[in-house]
Amino acid sequence: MTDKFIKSKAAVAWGPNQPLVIEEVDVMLPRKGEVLVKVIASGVCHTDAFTLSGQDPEGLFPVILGHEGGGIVEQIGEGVTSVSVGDHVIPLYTTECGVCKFCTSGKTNLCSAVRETQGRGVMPDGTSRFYKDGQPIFHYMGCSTFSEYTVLPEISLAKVNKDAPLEEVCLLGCGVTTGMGAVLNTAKVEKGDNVAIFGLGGIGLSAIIGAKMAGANKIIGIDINESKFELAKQLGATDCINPKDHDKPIQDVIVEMTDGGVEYSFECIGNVDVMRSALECCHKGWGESVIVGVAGAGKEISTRPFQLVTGRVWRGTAFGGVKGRSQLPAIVEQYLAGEFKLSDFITHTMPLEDINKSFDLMHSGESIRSVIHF
Ligand code: NAD
Ligand code: AHE
Ligand code: ZN
Repeated sequence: MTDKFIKSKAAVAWGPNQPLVIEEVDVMLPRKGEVLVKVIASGVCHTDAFTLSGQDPEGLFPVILGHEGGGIVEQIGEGVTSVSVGDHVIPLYTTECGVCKFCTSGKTNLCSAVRETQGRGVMPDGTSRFYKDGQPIFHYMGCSTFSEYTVLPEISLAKVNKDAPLEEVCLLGCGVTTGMGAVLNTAKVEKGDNVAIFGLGGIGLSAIIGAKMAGANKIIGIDINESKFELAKQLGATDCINPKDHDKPIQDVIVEMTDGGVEYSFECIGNVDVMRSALECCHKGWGESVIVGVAGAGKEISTRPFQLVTGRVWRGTAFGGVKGRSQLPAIVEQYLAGEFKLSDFITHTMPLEDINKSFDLMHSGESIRSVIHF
């Protein structure tokens, strides 16, 4: 059967470090096992900027970025059974097939079903659903939410409660789930633990929410942009510190503040030097540091191995360890029940046409999250 196409407005990244261009693209209707989603809203995450900067080893161009979306199922392909037209969905860059070695391991939320083709910017059959003048445009993180319409594999969609405003719960497609999950799922912070959170953007502030929920004792927020401190304190940070105010390494400052170091630290920036500080501010014998930030091509972490020999642990997390299809719907319910707020994060909203402003606001440190409304 010949493939059919619909027109969609999309922000196309034609090359690294170039402003996105609003284009009318052709979107191929879903093939077997695939779903066409009408995107209602999409947050802009630092990872979108990271890939646009050319620093992502997996970065491909031209591409339609965006991976923090909320949308409505517009059409389903052959064999799709778990979602129907009209369902509200959150696209998942960490898919959940439920049957691969990873999904059945009980040890990780990483799923291997489509990760290889996703990293090559194509659908599982090796082709794209986006075209401009007949030339393919790459998908991004399996989501491409900076397009009015996008196509995803069925296993890349979490079906969520229709009562939840997609303009807010889109943030659960990445940032907020990642930060809260890093604390609650990956680290499993407990009541009374001291915690240090490096970087108070969308991810770090969400980690503060998680730490507060866990009943942490000291919640220390660290950022070089002090305009982030007010919201951090409102969300539960007990102390906010700027490394620039200190003439010694920030890890030494934190170790002094916490009688030997924190139980858990979280690096939410993507800076390998800060990752070292985050490890070294952990308590001897048991402190654990979780890397959340994504570092550019060629960057490597280092510390004295003695830091690990003496009991500190270094680990990382993707999407906060959350299994998207089976666990994200319940997080949406927690939000609906008022257990945490999302509106605090949305400092700016704008139409797709203004999307380049969202990157400017992120780089100038003025925004927490910009949300694009379609
Ligand atoms: P953001 O730009 O909103 O926030 C980053 C914050 O770090 C800013 O407040 C900035 O002022 C601060 N900062 C920068 N350099 C600093 C330094 N040297 N010391 C202290 N603070 C510093 O970014 P975000 O959207 O919150 O994302 C944070 C990181 O997390 C990015 O690297 C992003 O790619 C990554 N990320 C990872 C996952 C995952 O699953 N692992 C998911 C989402 C985002
Ligand atoms: N492509 C990069 C790595 C990017 C990365 O680490 N992505 C995170 C999500 S960031 C969301 O804002 C992630 O989940 N990684 C796990 C995965 O399977 O991609 C590189 O270095 O090549
Ligand atoms: Zn993200």
